[in-house]
Amino acid sequence: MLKNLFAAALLCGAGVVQAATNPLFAPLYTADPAVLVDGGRVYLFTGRDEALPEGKDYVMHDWHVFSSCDMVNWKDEGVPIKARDFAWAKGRAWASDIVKRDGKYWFYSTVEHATVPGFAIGVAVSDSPTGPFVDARGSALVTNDMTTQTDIAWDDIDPAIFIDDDGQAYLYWGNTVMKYAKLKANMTELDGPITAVPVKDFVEASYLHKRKGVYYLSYSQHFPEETAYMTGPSPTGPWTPRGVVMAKNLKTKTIHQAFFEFNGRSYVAYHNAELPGGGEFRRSVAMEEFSYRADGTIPFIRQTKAGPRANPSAACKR
Ligand code: FUB
Repeated sequence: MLKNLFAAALLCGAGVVQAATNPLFAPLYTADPAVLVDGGRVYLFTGRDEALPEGKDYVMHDWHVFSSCDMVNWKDEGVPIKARDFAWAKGRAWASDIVKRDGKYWFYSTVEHATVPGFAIGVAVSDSPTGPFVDARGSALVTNDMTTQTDIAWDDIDPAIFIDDDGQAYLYWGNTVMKYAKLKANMTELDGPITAVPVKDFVEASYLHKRKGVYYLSYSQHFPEETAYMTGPSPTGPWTPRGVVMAKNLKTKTIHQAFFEFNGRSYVAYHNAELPGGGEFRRSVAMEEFSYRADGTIPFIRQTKAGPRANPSAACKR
């Protein structure tokens, strides 16, 4: 019932707030969650799956942003940027990530390059977490010809951006081979070499977060994918494998996680394909709350229909 109300609200246009349970955001199909917490509000960026039910590949033209003050009521904030807003891109709005620095919002995203064969990573900037975002370079930050570890055209996807407490920004990304590079403080240029990270069974969706001085590098492994992670004492390791924390999906082979803290509680966002009509290329973002164990490790997290309980943020500004 609540889900139907939410669907009706979204059909009526952006900006409507409605309560929802997992998976989120019907009637849209969404994928590849990225999260920013800002001003006491959580902003959830997703790709949008527009493939028809019989589709045989991803159809993804733009990203969507939703926000919430309590993890239950979500506001549709619309489309902050489209793949073709990068003038050098052919399209294909695959996975993204979002970070705030010095009052500006930086959006890193996978797109297909129009002239350099293969996928690439772009960076866009905005004064608002809900956009509009504009290309911050006028060219790709990473192109397929800058990495040589594999021959595939899709090994430079899934950017994950992390800024450490000392201000140093790191970009992790990759498919088949995980890679990272430091970023300059301007957030638009690599600062030093691209380094490959040897990770057994790695597929994609690397994601770096930090909690109580421990760095957590999570990712998708195997195909169909399950979510695994490693921990380390620095943003570049050395990494200790910690195992699987979410099992593979039944209706799509991808899962793409993002870990975050909001209003004192811990969450993971991911996607499955559990909305009616869902499938391999018609996925849906969902979320779970979890608690770290006393030793700081992440427990195995089960997907639920209920999703997170209400967590109203008194700091929520809008
Ligand atoms: O959504 C397109 C691709 O599928 C993403 O870039 C990967 O992480 C996987 O979810």
